[in-house]
Amino acid sequence: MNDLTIVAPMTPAGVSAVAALRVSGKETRNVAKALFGKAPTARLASYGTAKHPQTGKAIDSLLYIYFEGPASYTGEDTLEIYPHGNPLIVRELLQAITTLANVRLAEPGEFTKRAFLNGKLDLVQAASVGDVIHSTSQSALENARKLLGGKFSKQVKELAATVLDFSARVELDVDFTEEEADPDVAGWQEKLDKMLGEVNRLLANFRSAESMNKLPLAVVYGAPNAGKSSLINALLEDERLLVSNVAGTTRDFVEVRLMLPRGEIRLIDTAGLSDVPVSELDKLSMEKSRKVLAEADLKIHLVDIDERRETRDERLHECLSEAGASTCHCEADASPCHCEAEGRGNPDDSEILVYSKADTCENAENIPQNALCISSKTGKGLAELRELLNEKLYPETATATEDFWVTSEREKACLEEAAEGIRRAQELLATNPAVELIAFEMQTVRRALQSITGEISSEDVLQSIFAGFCIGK
Ligand SMILES: Nc1nc2c(ncn2[C@@H]2O[C@H](COP(=O)(O)OP(=O)(O)OP(=O)(O)O)[C@@H](O)[C@H]2O)c(=O)[nH]1
Ligand SMILES: [Mg+2]
Repeated sequence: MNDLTIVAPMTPAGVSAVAALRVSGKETRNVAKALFGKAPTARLASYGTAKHPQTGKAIDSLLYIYFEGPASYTGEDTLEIYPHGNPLIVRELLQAITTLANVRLAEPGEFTKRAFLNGKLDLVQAASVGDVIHSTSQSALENARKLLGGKFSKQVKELAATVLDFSARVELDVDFTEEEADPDVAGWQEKLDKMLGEVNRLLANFRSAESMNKLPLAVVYGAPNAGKSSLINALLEDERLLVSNVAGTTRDFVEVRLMLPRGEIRLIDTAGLSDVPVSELDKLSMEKSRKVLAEADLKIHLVDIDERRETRDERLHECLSEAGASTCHCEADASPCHCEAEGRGNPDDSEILVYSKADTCENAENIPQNALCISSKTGKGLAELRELLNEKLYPETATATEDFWVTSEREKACLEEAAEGIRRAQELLATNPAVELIAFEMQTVRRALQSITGEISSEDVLQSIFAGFCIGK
């Protein structure tokens, strides 16, 4: 099966300027000859017309590049073809190529799996190719790049070499012991402590890929007609959501994705919240809004700037009831009021106050210092709002730039197995320093570390890693 040459599109199905296909395996050179009528030149972008090998029908005029193994992504002979980005052309090319003998469609992740099997990447790097593609935030992408660059693999390999060295020394010390002095038990303990410290440090750097790529959720809420749907449309630069001057236009909450400089977020538009629901439907809509608000990482409270005084009074009331005071000593018109100045008016850091329709109001009085004024009509304040969302939902992490996260559950399990083995060796050393037993434990530790980078691997493990990849990767 692995002897067969594989082909797959590298780009997703859909219309684009250019698409890309990849062929890899022993037949690659013949595939190029069959399509273009001549032998390809390695590492040279060539322009040619791809013709169906059986019918001779011209499929597309395009660029292609041939890489001679092992100097290729997979380590095998590889051909990359860049047709026009029409799915019909891509399909015709795939169909034409798979009519050739010993060529079949690739399975998900099969190109990267071959790269691993041919020693072009270790298992941590191969798995991180998927993370590089699927990262949804800048920090997850940075991390995946570090893993692909081999930072983690290097540390694991060094650790495995230390374990090997330790095992050799233990055995050597014992050989000497039979004739001469006591084994260096204290020295061994110290070395094991150090190894365990290293493994624990890597384990402490674990964050599941799922949690790293979980999109933060921001929910826009406020009174009916505050301009919530208009704000989301303005942020998306697209008239996606229904907008009207009828209060209660949005009934059900609507989720969209918004790309910010440090990553993507989920943004939800809710039905307007009012004190008293005017119908059963209104009540249901508000219940849904409140439910989704409870799940928000950040609540965006949108208030029509013309309604600000009234709303501010409401907020004062809220801040008082939360602070447990019975009377507010602030003048309702004082700006900012004492409650706000003390931070009681905005008790929750997971909420921001935004005034909408700033274009309708020249005089921005009574605006609390921590509030933003925006206009979906003119775009005023939207860049600041974007920046604030970016800061709040993707805060700059304080970790050193050299640090990385281990994100695979499999790698974490291997590290835990290694830590367990070291602990057992430590116990043996304290109670029964029989060299064979210690050596056995150290072998377990080494195997666990080698499984991380794939020096030891099974078909099942490879299957589970690469099955999660997309076709063509
Ligand atoms: N002048 C001006 N009008 C706006 C602005 N944003 C929204 N509007 C108007 O305000 C009205 C209500 O806008 P929506 O976006 O539907 O408000 P909403 O908060 O989603 O309303 P509900 O879904 O009913 O709760 C519409 O007539 C909008 O055109 C703005 O920035 N400036
Ligand atoms: Mg709406």
